[in-house]
Formats: sequence, C-alpha cells, structure tokens
Amino acid sequence: MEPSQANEDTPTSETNSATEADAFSSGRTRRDPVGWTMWSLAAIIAVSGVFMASIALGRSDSSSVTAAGGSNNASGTPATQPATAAGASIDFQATPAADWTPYDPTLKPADGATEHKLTMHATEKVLEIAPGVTQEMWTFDDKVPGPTLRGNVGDLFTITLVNDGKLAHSIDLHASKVAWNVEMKSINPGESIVYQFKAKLAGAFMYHCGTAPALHHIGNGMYGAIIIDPPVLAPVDHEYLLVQSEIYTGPEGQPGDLTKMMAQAPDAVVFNGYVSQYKFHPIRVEPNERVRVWVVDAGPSENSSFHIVGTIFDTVFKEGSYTLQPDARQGGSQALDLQPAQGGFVEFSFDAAGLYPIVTHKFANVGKGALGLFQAGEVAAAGTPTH
Ligand SMILES: [Cu+2]
Repeated sequence: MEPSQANEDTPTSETNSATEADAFSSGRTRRDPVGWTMWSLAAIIAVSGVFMASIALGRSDSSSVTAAGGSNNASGTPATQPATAAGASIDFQATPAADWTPYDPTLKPADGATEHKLTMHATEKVLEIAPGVTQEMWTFDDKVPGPTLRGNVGDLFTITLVNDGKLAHSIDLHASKVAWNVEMKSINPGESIVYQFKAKLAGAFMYHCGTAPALHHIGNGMYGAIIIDPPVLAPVDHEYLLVQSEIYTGPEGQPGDLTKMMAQAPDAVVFNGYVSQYKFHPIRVEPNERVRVWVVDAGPSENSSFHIVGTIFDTVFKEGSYTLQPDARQGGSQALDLQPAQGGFVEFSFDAAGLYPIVTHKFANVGKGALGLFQAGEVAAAGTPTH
C-alpha cells in the first residue's frame, strides 16, 4: 500500500459518511480504484467512530500467493494441479457481479418435529468464493457451508449421506454421541450411508467430512452447522448463522491447496463461504430489534473473536452454556471467542440507525474477507451522519 492511498482513504471528516452509505447500499457493484479494502476499513472507522487510522490493511497483492516452489505431491490434490501452482489470487478490492447472490444468513427456527429425516449429497462443485474467483469446493448439497440442521434436545436425526462426488467422503456430526467407526465411515462415489443419532445435549455444533485428510476436506468446504436449541431460548426478532472458515486457494477452478492448509497460511477468512459477502450485501434489521447471531468456527485452523462494531452483547451462549444473560450483574460482552469446532450465539440490539461492521477482532483476518455489515434502519445514500 502506498502512503498516498492511506492518506486518501483515511477518514478525516464527516464527508466520508455520505460516500460510505452510498457504497454500502445493497446490490451495488463497483470497483474502487483507490482500493476497496482500505476504503472499507476506513468506512468501519468512520462508522464506529473509533480512531484506528494506524491500522492499514494490505492491498490485494499482499494476498497473492508467493510460496509454492515446493512439490504438491504430498497434498493429495489432483495430478492435474501443477507442482508449482501458487493458487488463485483474490482481489479484495473487487466486487461481485450484478447477478451474484449472497449465502442467506437467516437461521430458520426448529420446525417442532421430534424426528428429522434428510438426505445430504456429498459433491465436488465449482463455486465462486470471492469476486471472480472460483474453486472446486467439496460440499454437502453443493453449497458452503452445507445445509443447517436444527432441532431440540431429545430429537432423533436420521441423515442419509449420498456420495455423488468422485472422491470418498463421510460425515461427522458433533451433536451426536455415536461410534466413529460405525457412523462416520467413508463411502465411495455412488455409495450411501445412514447416520442416525439422538440429540442429547444443546449447542451450536459443527459437522464436517472426516475423510482423510480431514484437513483437506474441511479446508475445502465440507462443513456446516447443527443447532440443538437449549431449553431456554428467549424470543428475538431475527436469528442468523455465520460460519467462519478459511480458504486456501488452489488454481482457479481447482480444489484448495493442502500444503497451504498444513502451513496454516489462508488466502482468505470468510463468513458463510464467501469473501466479505455481507459487506457487499448488508444484513438488514431495524434499530432496537433484538438479534441473535449463532456463530460456528469451522476452521479448519483459525480461531474467531466474533465482534460487531457499535454494539455490546448482553447475552452470550458458548459451547452449551450461557456465559452472560441480562440480570443484576449488568454485564456486557464485546467478543465471542471460538476455537475451531466451537460455537455459540450472541444477542444484542442496535440503538441507532446505521451501519455496524461484523468482524473477527483478530484484525489481520478482516482484511482477508472476515468482514460484513449489519444495516439497522434506513441509511441514506447521501445523508448526514447519525452519530
Ligand atoms: Cu469429504
């Protein structure tokens, strides 16, 4: 990043607010010549009113893969991948095409049934993971994250996994207590397996493919969330699910790079499988509505310090337990800390109309795509600041 760009992008006055509100409008497609990433962070700073100008995210060239050189023979990736492949480069300043649609973050309530029967398909599918960048993702039901399962303690889940792919796959649902060698067996292309369990304990659980190397299958998209509601769950106006994960790019249209996964060198850190998607398409609520966001860290290797700029969580549920609820303690929580394969939820409201960035406060990852926005109420395209 050249110093001149930092000067151009660093917010110094309220005049930035109009530009920021305009550009964060849903569905807007643009390419910012001065650098969307830096500009976006400037917007965060402006929105939050926090002086963080010293934090400057690198431009997209910093994300370009420079390593490689070594052999990918140990990676398990297809032979078609060149040994010196550096992987697709993500331009964090690019914006999605006009017909792009985000992954729906809405979490539907449990349907009330005590038995849940569903069929899931293991596939290998080329998906866009950032504007203009595609990868062959390994998926449940052609999407990353896979479908969300939800129920109550005591419910019976019967999942038929069908392998429609060309690799062996499996499923490991963390909400279950079952024998690994029985239920989590890898199945070959064309085969299916029935995985049945009774939900005995509540939580925000991860599920994933456990076929070796599990790092490659999880790192390449084979994960999702299974929500088992705790017995006490207060009514809220909105529920969302955000699954944080990393992306380790292989060549365009090819599977992710296991060598990079082993080195824990992600090209991107994302919510719900796509770089900064809720920056491009903010999640819309109203001021003073109560919002619950479930968060699962799918990893495979990175942690999350889940934070929303401009609000404080008054309720936190982590790994099966309420750690904070509104009561005489009058406590507030600023971040939900999760290691890979941990989950929970936070509840909060926004006191004023405006934009509220969603981040992991491990800020190096914000510049790699772990960035979204809540939009509370109307945000005028060219209005005056609300703070
Ligand atoms: Cu798999």
